[in-house]
Parts: sequence; structure tokens; C-alpha cells
Amino acid sequence: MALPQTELRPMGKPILRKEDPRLIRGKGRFVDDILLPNMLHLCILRSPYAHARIRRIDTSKAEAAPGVKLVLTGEDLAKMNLAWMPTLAGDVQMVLATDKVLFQYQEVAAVVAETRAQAEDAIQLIEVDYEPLPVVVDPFKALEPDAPILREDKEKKSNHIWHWEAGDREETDAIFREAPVVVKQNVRFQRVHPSPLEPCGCVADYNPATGKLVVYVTSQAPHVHRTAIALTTGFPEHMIQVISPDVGGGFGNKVPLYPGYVVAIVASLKLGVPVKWIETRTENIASTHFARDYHMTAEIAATEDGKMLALRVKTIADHGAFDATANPTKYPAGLYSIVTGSYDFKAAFVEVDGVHTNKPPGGVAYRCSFRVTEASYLIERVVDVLARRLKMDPAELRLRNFIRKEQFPYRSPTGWVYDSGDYEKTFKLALERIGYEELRKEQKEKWARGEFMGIGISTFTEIVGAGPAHSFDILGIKMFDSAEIRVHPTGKVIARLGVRHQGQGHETTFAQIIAEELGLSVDDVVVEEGDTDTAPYGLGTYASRSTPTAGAAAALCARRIRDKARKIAAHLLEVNEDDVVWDGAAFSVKGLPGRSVTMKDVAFAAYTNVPDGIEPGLEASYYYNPPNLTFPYGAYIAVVDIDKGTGAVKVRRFLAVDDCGNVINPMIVEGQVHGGLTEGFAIAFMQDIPYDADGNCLAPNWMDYLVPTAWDTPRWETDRTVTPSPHHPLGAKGVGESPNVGSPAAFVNAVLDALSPLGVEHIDMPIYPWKVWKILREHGITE
Ligand code: MCN
Ligand code: CUM
Repeated sequence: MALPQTELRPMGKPILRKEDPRLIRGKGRFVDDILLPNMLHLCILRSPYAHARIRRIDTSKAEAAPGVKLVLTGEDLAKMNLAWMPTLAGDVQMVLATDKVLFQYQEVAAVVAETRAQAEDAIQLIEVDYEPLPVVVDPFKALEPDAPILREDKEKKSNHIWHWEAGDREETDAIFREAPVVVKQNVRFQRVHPSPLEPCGCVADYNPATGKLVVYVTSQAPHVHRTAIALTTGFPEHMIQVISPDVGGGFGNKVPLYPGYVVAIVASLKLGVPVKWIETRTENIASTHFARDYHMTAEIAATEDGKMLALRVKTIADHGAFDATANPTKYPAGLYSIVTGSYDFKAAFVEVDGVHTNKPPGGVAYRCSFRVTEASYLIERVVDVLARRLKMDPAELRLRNFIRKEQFPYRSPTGWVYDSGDYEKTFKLALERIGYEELRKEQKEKWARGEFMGIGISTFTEIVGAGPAHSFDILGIKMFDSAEIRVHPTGKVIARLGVRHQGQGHETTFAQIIAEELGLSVDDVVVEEGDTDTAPYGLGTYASRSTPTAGAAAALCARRIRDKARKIAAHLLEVNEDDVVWDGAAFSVKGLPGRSVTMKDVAFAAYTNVPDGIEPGLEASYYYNPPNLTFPYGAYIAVVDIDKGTGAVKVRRFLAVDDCGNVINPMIVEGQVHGGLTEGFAIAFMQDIPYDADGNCLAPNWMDYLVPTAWDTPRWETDRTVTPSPHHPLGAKGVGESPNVGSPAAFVNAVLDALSPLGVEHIDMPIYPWKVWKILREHGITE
């Protein structure tokens, strides 16, 4: 049951979300709600071709169209040295195309007009003379020697972008040479898109009178955007204010800087009035950052009795036309090397090659924790392949290979140091809660009757909370995060953080942390994020990093306030500071529990009655650089039944047992898990962005790219174990992405478990009914 925001000692309690009254009543303030005087509207003309040379662009008719104030092409931007912009991955990307286009829906020209309708009409009047070029959509073909070179702007005359590896090749190969059992599986993680309800957009507002540029933008990382805008445009950073108002879902889609933002800024600088650009659904799906698109091969070397020895992984990563993933600089394949998962391998070797194709850029988005989704799906799938080969129960195989609780902190063969975990305990809870033994019995009976029921397991390990700054940066900016807290005279608090939520409930959970540390209630604390003029510098919300980084900063910042408050309390209590004790609600005198002052008393005194030698006021800031990442984990079990007539998979039950250390708000964590499972379910069964041979995007809308409704979505069962992070000040780990990282493998393993009597080894996602139906038909099960 949810609790009111007036609750004291709110840590760990299901406090009602502070943001909901405004969001549920439609009173949120999103970018498209921002209306400014004299505001103009921008629309972008996009390429119908996936690969074509631009011979000529004629904008004269568009310029003469009603209401049109400005038409911009790549040539215009080139004069300002803005035809290209840096990506977060150290590559460059065209803002508006100059000589050629590299993917369908790429930005070619833009119109600014008095109304959006006028701008949309006018872009149709721009004439572009394209010369189609050969298209490459398959990354394997892109690597062939005679493949057309897509990026003529680059020195390297190849579509190969980079090679990256982790682990020990020789040691791994040596184990494989001797191993009694080796299994190998090719697994594709298809191209998907986070597709948030609110697409991307911005309002750029340059005021020639003040010289200030305000950019309202759908941003998960406002400070990074401000710095990137300053670096890209040369505009002085202190004259740029980035405001990320309410964001209608991000899921990683709103981390990068998009061409539309740059064009809107240029237009506002040129015209001296605000310019709004809001994407359509199709523009969002077909041009902004996609997710996954990994072609993976994994091999496991094992003993006959099921001890896993080594893991070898080879991957081709389709990055599209520009390498624009929002990865930390040192990790072009993100944190994919967590692929050894929850298992104690002796050795592992992982290699990834990034490749250009004629598709939109991206790769890191959609609740992915920097490619951990791909890694978890791969290892959890191949462990099942091994279980099948060994004729072992997949639960038994996992239990035999888990990293044991006494091995933590555990150094993985690819170099990560897992902070804490008790995989066996969590998994056994899941097996017991789902009734694993009985389900296996039921399954045997069903198989005997010719019915297909499956049980799918995924016991994954996540890695979230980037920094540590020594090895994590974006655009060279070290990955720490921050909090600033001001306590007003009446004991009310405003707290500002360097992250920016998009629905995760930070206004509540971070208020809970601060209220707990200061002995206040949640409704005493306002949490504000997203305005670079007021918030301390931070790297933003993605990769489930907010709780591990800004959450820690909030706690430590509040403790700084408490340290100062103790001095003032000593003065009020007329005792030595050493004699003052804090009991979570008030300061009292050691041994004299009757005499106490609350944080509210101290706050008032901080402005009205400060002792000599102490600065007036009560505020602090904290920049937190985490010593390590946090490693949440979980045990997920899906139970499915297959309809023999149609091949449709019905998810009968799904249990998610998560461990994200100490929990700040169990209701919010449960909501995060429900949302992530729903997305994982969609990826497993309905989402894909395919391209035809000409590079046409075949799912550029919500008719073809499916987003699950409440009707499609299974009922989620959740539970939890608590293994605190030893290095986080609250013992908390991140959780936002765990359910999407962990769940796809459970769904797919369940379907393959159901079909195991037919000897089916693997089916690539999405598992559409027709794929299953075809298999049933091939086996004469259905007509
Ligand atoms: N929390 C908690 N106790 C913990 C861990 C987390 O109470 N031990 C709470 C947090 O305080 C926060 C929420 O759970 O309110 C999620 O926290 P965290 O795991 O730190 O993740 P972030 O806040 O950094 O959110 C990012 C994550 C990512 S990367 C994607 S993608 C995603 C996700 O969150 N996008 C979302 N969940 C989303 N939920 C919504 N509604 N909208 C999105 O766009
Ligand atoms: Cu990878 S999606 Mo989230 O990190 O914003």
C-alpha cells in the first residue's frame, strides 16, 4: 500500500509519487507545451533514398511559399562550419546533407515558417536532384572487399569502424582446445527502437538583446547537451541555458544531440526569434537513435558434468551511417564485456567489430545499460543451449556455475569487479515461488498429450552506475554526478541534481533520500532537475546511473548539511558539538534525551541565530565520483503455452526476482520493473525494424513497429532479495534497466523449452506467431 508524502523516515517506504498529480491530470509541461511570443516552426526535409549523391537542391519555390521565413540547406550550414557535428562516440555526423545521403530519412534541408503547417507544405516544394548509389544494409556484406565505401569523408577506406576486444584470447583458446564439450550458437539481437511516447524536439530561443540562447529540449543529459552545443556552435557556454522540461519517456533515445536541435538553434540565431522543432512519430523511429542490431556468436567450453570453463564471443555491430552511440569513450561496445554474466568462467574472450551500413545511427538506447541487454540475452540463451546439449535441467546447470556469494568482490575474466551478490539465494527463491518442480511435472504431462508448454529462465547480472571517472567519460567529460541542497529558514528544502528523470520518479525517491538524512518528510523537499542555469553539473540520466551516482551525491550532500547543522544544534543546546547526537529525527544531548532540536529549529537558527565563527545559511553541494559500478542482478522465470493452431505464444506467468541492493521506494522499483518487463516482452515477441535491400525502413510507424498495449501485456509477478552494494553510501544499486536486460532471454528460452521435443535449437527474436507456426507445420503438428 502506498504511503503519503508526509511520512517521516521515508527511506525504503512506498511513498506516493510527487510528480503524478501533475502528470496524470495532463498538467505536465513538455517541450511542445512551450509557447513563446513570435515563435516560428521548423520542419525538416528528409531523404527518400538510403544512399544517393545530391546533385542539386533548389529551394526557390519553398522560399516563396506563404509564411516561410528561412530555408536552410547543408551548403548554408557549411558556410558556418556547421554542416557536420561531433557525435558522442567521437565520429562526426551530417546535420544537413551536403554532397550525399547515407540513410533513408536523413536530414537534407529545413524550412522555418510562421506555422507548422506552412513549414510542412514548404518542404514539399524543395527540389532535390538525387543520384541513387548502391545500398548496403547487411553489415557482413558491408565488410566484403568490393562493398561500396559509405563514408567517403573518412580517411579509412572501409566500412569497418573499429575492432574492440576484452578478456584473454590465448587462455580462452587453450581451454577450448582441451574442452570435452563445446557448444556454439549464432544469435541476432534485432534492430529495435526505444520509441518513447513523446518524440524528440526543442525550442531554441536566442535573444539578441541579452545575447542569451535558451534551448528547451527533450534531454536526458542537459549539461552534456549544453557543452556539446557550445563545442559544436562555438557559442559561449555561459550564455547557453539548456532546460529539459518534463520528458515523456526517454529510454536512451534522448541522450544524443540530434541534427534538428542544431538546425533549430542556427535558425533562431539567424532570425532572433524562438524556433520550435518537434518530430513526427516516423521521424523519431526512422532517424533517431535505434537500439541493438548485434550479430553475435557465442561458444561455451564445458565439462561433461556441466562445469562451464570458458566463453568465446564474436560480434558484428551494425552502427548505421554514423558512429553515434552514446557510449563512454573507452567502451565502443559499451559494457558488453559483462557477457560472462552470473557465471564463474575461468577465461573469456570477447571481440566486437563496428560496421557502417546505410541505416540511421545509434545503437545504445532502449533500457540497455550500454549494451548489457545484448550481453545478457546472449549468455542466457547459450547457457540454455549448453543445458540442452548436456541433457541437463537449465536450472541445475545455472546453480552449478554461479559465482558463489563468498567470491565477492569478484573479478570477472573480462576485468569487471562485481561488488556483491548472492545468486543462488535469489534464484532458489524464484524457483520456489514459481513452483518449478510442479511446473516441470505439468510440462511432461502436456508434452505426452502433444501440447507445448515451456519454462524459460534468465539469471542475469547487470552493471550500472557509470563513472568511475578514471575510466568513464562522454566527450572527455568525466562521469560523476552531483547534488546541491538548500535548506530554507522554515526547514523547507530545494534540492537540485545533475541527472534528469523522464518518468523514473526522481522527484520522490531523491526527496526520500534527503528527507531521511535530514529528519524531514518528503513533502518538505522539492527536487528539481533539468535546468543547467540552476542544477550543478552532471552527466544525466541513462544506464540506470542516477541512483548509483546522483543518489549517492544527494545522501552525501545531505550529510554535509547535517554536519553543519550539528554545529548550530550544539550552539542551540548550549553544549559541545561532541555531545550532540543525531537520532534520525532530531539532535539531542548525549545522555539527556529530553533536550533536543529538530532540523527545522536548526534551519531557522542558521538564518536568525548563528553562532560566532559559523557561516550563515544552510546549504551544500556534492560531486560524487563512484569508486566502482554497481552490479544488480535477478532471476526471471517465464511460463508459456503455445497455441498449436496459430503459433501464438501465451505468457501464462512471469516472475521477476530482482536484487538492486537497498531499495529507496519499493513501489517505484516495482513500477520500473513492470515497465522494463513490458518492453522486454515487446522485444521478444513483436518489435523489429527491418530494412529492404534498397534501405527502405519497413517499420517507420506504430502500425508496423508495435508497442504493447495493456491488452497484450502479461501480468507481472515480482519479488526481491536485498544484497546491498558495499561501496554505495545507501547500499543501493540501479534498477531501471534490469527488467529489459534480463527478460528477453527468459521469454525466448521458454518458447524453445516448449518446442524442445521437436529439437528446435534457436529462434531469433521477435518470436512472431508465424515463426512458431512454420516450425509446427514443418513437424506435421499443425496443418
Ligand atoms: N530506485 C530505488 N531503489 C533502488 C534503485 C532505484 O528506489 N535501489 C528508484 C530510483 O530512485 C529511481 C528509479 O528507481 O526513482 C530508477 O532508478 P535508477 O535505477 O537509478 O535509474 P535512473 O533513474 O538512472 O533511470 C534510468 C533508467 C534508464 S537508463 C532507462 S533507459 C529507463 C528507465 O530508467 N527509461 C525510463 N526507466 C524509465 N522509466 C520511465 N518511466 N521512463 C523512462 O524513459
Ligand atoms: Cu541504454 S537506454 Mo537508458 O541508458 O537511457
